[in-house]
Formats: sequence, structure tokens, C-alpha cells
Amino acid sequence: MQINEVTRLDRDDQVAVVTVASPPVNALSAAVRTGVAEAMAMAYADAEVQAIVLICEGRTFFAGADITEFGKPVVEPSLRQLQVIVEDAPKPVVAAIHGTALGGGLELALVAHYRVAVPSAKLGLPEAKLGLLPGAGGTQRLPRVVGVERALEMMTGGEPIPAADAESVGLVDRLVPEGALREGAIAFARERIGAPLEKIRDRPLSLRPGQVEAFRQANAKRFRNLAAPEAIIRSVEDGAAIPFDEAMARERELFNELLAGPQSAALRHVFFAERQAAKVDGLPKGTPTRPITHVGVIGAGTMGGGIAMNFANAGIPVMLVETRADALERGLSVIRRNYENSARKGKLTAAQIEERMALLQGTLALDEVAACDLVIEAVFEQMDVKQDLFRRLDRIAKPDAILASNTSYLDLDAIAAVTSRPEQVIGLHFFSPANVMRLLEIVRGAKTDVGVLATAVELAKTIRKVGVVVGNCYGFVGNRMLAARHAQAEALVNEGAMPWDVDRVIHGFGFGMGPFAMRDLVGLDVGWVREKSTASTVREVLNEMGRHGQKSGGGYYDYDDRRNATPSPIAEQAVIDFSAKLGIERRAVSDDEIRDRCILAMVNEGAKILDEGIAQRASDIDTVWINGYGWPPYLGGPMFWADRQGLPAILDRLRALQAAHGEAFRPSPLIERLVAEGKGFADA
Ligand code: 3H9
Repeated sequence: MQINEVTRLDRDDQVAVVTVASPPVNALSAAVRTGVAEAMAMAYADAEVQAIVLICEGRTFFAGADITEFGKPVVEPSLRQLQVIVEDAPKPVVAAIHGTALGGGLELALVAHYRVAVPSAKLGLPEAKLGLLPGAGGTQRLPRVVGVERALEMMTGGEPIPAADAESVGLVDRLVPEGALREGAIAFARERIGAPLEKIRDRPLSLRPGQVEAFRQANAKRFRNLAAPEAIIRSVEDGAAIPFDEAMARERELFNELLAGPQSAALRHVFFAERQAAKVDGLPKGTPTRPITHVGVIGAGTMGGGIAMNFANAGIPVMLVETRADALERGLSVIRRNYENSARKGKLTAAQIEERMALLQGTLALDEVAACDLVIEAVFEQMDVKQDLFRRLDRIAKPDAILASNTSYLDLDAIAAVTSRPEQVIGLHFFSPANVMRLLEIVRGAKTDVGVLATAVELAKTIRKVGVVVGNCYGFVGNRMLAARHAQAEALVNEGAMPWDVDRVIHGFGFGMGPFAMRDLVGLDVGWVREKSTASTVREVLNEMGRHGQKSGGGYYDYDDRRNATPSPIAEQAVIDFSAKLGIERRAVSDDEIRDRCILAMVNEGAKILDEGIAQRASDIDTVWINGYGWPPYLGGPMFWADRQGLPAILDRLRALQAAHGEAFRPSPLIERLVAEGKGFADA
């Protein structure tokens, strides 16, 4: 029987089955809550029904509260009201889980008397990723099932756990075979007819002395500046200290505080921004894509190796091409070592390592990419080198193969122009380490075909990247804005700040690392050519001294054996000497000046990028910076952050900076327009 547009109630003998079908992810919208409440009431009233199964159709069990309803008046029954209805059921209720039981979805399953799942299912409370805490009893019930330690880990980290793990910790009562969830759940429910109706809320919750404090301290770095983890911890402490209903009321208060706060607004923006990025102008849904079953990667260095791993991880065979046997061997052994490191952390089995390595074939012959559907080059970042390679690839690759460049700055159209198939050329800009970083800038050239673009967007999903389509210009979105920040960081150091002052302010802003510490990590000599060095920057001076960063024991900082950094007196002297060489009298530079010059230079460049159509929307720029450059997600990305500051205030500050520090800060015309129209970047 159809209960409402998203809910059905059926009977299988003594077992009632409540089925929800609310695509795409069965979020617990008002319609879903109403439908389930009505179906439950009918099943309770039906004397023939002795047990109830709650199951979803489509790709997943309930993926959580409906995030689009947040901030709007609650339509009853609320999720909590629905939970009371289920928890007080007069007959056993079995939640039947496939896909992902997340957030409110898992919290609803936790008021059922039992949970069964298929092995591919995952269960988790990811609210912290949205800057929230589980607000429908998750902080109270999960620790009562899986224990405090595991629950804190799951809730503060937000990562779902596989069904088999969930079974081993008692979160799932039975695993049933893939594809037989409904039958398995009905059979399980039948076995439980007449069994006592136990509720998770009645189980004990206690803490060992110092247990929570130890967790806090062990994770202090990970939780830095974040509001949600502390709220989660406090809520669990409440659970052990005060009666269940009071702890639930406190949880609700904490949830509402977080929901109204700036971090959750930013993190929800990030969630939707990532999904928006896949919607590309001029690329209608359903645009045919090309099958990519074999990939060629040219260059087995750090970048090429990392790129190749992405495809092997997705089960796609890769032909890895190098020019020298020793380089190829080194590349392949670095890949193996990376996999072995993952295995040590328990993320891979020995068999999986071998499976993946077997997908990676190394060769010294470029001709071997002839059968590949996609060839990605990751060779030296120099136009003539890239053009020469593309000429050869154009001759070798099969006619319909896509040719991609991993260039991070160069003009993609100039690379495409040397081929006979510029419409099949695209930029796939990976970020180092390419097997780890989630961002993929997909550079659309002037002639790139829509089918090729659609294939790249699809491919990003296949290799689990966040793909952002960008236009062709120097540095695209990310590096162009990074260059604007670097220019200011360097100018600040020349004028009077020390590199560690800049790093301290940028770290304090929320980045994991400041620009100079980052350079030390990457290597000051990346892109530096000794023969052409003219000591025209502090970086070049340091390079000429042999200070190439962490790997050489020193750069801007000195490093001990464990790579702990301390400001380097040598670098300090180099900075002072360099200012003198430029004829600059050093002055005191305030933290506010450092922050504003570095961050507003990025925002202003971002505005130009948006105005030029290099990025399609402001949130795409945010997605680039969060996934590729360590912008703190709880600040939503540079454009979101600027909107929150208020564009009029940003414009005023830019004008002041322009007066003091020159044309780099001339406000983008887009900012002027938006301020005049009373709008923000989100409306651009
Ligand atoms: C919560 O539960 C609070 C409670 O503790 C307390 C409440 C009182 N709501 O990701 P996809 C949309 S907080 C609304 O591309 P996938 C998404 O925007 C919630 N919409 O699919 C997209 O729309 P579009 C805790 C949602 O297969 C479409 O569905 N739960 C929601 O790659 C497809 O999404 C979470 O944080 C939602 N909850 O991944 C889980 N979820 O097509 C959030 C998705 O228009 N969701 N949409 O762009 C996910 O992690 C993934 O969506 C999921 C599927 C893994 C489920």
C-alpha cells in the first residue's frame, strides 16, 4: 500500500515492511518522516503484524537529515519525534541497511531494535564534517553500542565504517548476502517475534577517569580551531553524567548552537560547492562520455607516479613511460613503497598491492601508448618540452585518444595547437602528492570538445577526485591565486617581516602551514636552475647557498633529524642583506598587514578569475582552494570568506592597500560592481 509519494507499506506474512523511495539519497525530508510515521502507526495497529522491517530503495539507506531543510522551520514530525515513535514500537523493528546509513539515517537505525546490513554497506555519523554534532541522539546512543573510544573516533572523524566492522562492534546484528537484504531482514525479523523489546537508551554509558581528556589531548592538532569535535566530546561527557533525556536536551542545544554558527555554514557551503562543481556550463547532463579503459602516463617522477596510482587504484591499467631505465625503476619502486605504507596503516592488503602493481606496466618506448584511450603527460614544465612531446603523441596515439597535460601554469591552447586534434586535448592538473590530494583542475582549452570534457569530469569521479573545470590562463585558478599570495609574502619579507612571521600569521588564519614552511617542504630548488640563477630573490640566494629546504637540512628554517623546524639565523641574515641590496629600509610589519595582504591578494585575484570566466562560479574557486591548497574548510574558501566579511569592507581594505602598496591591490572591477549592486560573490 502506498502511504505517501515516498513511502510504501507491505506485508510478508507477520512481518510488515516499510519501504522508502526518495531519490537521490533518501534524506530524511518532511515527506519521508511523515510517510514512515504513518506507515509505522498502521503497522502497530495491525494485529496480524508481529515485527517490522524499515528499508530503503535506490542507492542507499537514509543518508541523513535533509540538509536543505536546515535553518527552515521544522515540519512535524521532526526526526526526534519519529525516533520516539520507532523506539516505543510495540513490536520489534529491524532497520535493513544498504549503501550508507549516515547521520540522522544511522540515528534512526539506532532507535530500531535491530540492524541488519549487506556487506557493502557503510555506517557513520559524518555530522562533524558539516560542522555539526549528531543531533538526533547519536552522541548518546552510539557510545552505548560501540563504546566511548570508538564512538568518539567515529563522530569526530566522520568517516563511516564498513558493515563488517560495524558487526564486529555490535552496531550491526547480522550481515545478510548482497542483493538479498529484504529477504534477509524479513527472516531476521521473523526470528525476533516475541523477543523482549530492548532499547539502546537503556544500556549504561560510563567513562573511565581521564578517558575523555586523553582523547582530547591526543587529537588536539586535528581538532585545532574546530567547534564540532569539542561539542561532541562534551555531549558524550553529558551522557555519562546526567539522565538520558537531559543529555538528549543538551545535545539538541549544542546542535542548534553549531547549526547557527559560522563553521557549519561554511562547511555546508563546502559540501554543496563540491557537488555544484560537477555541473558545468555548456555540458548538458547525459553528454556522452568516452570509455577510458587504458591510460598512458608519461613521466614516472613524483607527479607521474602519483597520477598513475590513481588509475591503478580504480582498476584501470596504466602504461607508465620514462626515458631512462633507472628513472622508471625508481618510479615503480616509489609507487610500491607508497602502497606498502598504506598497507602498514591497514588500508591495503598484500594481495591488493600486487593487484595494483600488476596494473602498472613500465616502458621506455613512447610507442606503447598507442592503444591508450587517454594519455597524460607529467614531464618537465617547459613549453618546448611539452610541445615536442605532444607532436609525438599526436602521431603515436590512436585517432580518438584524449591527450592531456598536467601542466600547472602553461598555456594549454599553445600545447594543443601543435597537434592535429586540439579538440581532444585537455588539461588534467593534479596536485602533489597526486595519489592523495583530492583536487583535479580540469582545464578546458579553447577547442576542447564537450565529449572530452564530459569524459574528464566523469573520470574525476572514477578516480575519486573533486574535479573542477577551469579556463585556460597562467596558473589556472589555484596557482594563479597562489602566485598572488606568494608575491605579497615575498614583498612582506623584503619590507620587514621574517618568513616565520608570515608563516605564523597564515597558520593562525587556519592553514596547516605557512608559505615559507611549505616551500621548505616542497624544496626551494623545484623549478630553480642553478646556471640561470641571478640571486634575484631570497629563495634564489638560499638555493645558491645549498639551502634547498627540508631535504637539505635547511631552507628558510633549520631542521633537526626529526625535521622539527626552527627559524634559521642564516636565512634571517640573507633576508636582511637582501632588503639592503634592494635599498629597502626594513620596518615593523604588523600581523594584520600580513594577513590582509596575503589573503586579500588572493580574494582580489579570485574575483578577476571569476570576472574573466576562468572559474564558472565563486564556489568552484572555494572548492579548488579547500581541496588543493589547504584553505581551512571551516572558513568555506576564499570567496565564501570574503562574502562573510562583507564585500564593502573588502573593497575598502583593498583601496587602502592599493594606496599603500600599489597596483597589485587595485580592486577587481567585479568587486566594485557587486558592491554597487549590494551583492556578494555567491550572486556573481
Ligand atoms: C544530519 O543528519 C543531522 C542529524 O544528526 C540531526 C538532525 C536533527 N540532504 O554526494 P552525492 C544530495 S546531517 C540533502 O553526489 P554520492 C547532494 O547534494 C546529515 N541532500 O552522491 C546531491 O544533490 P545534487 C548527515 C543531500 O552517491 C545528491 O544528493 N549526512 C544529502 O556521491 C547526490 O549526492 C551527511 O552528511 C542530504 N543529507 O554520495 C551525508 N546528501 O544531485 C551527506 C546528499 O542536486 N551525503 N544530498 O547535486 C553524502 O555524504 C553523500 O551524498 C552520499 C552519497 C555518501 C550519501
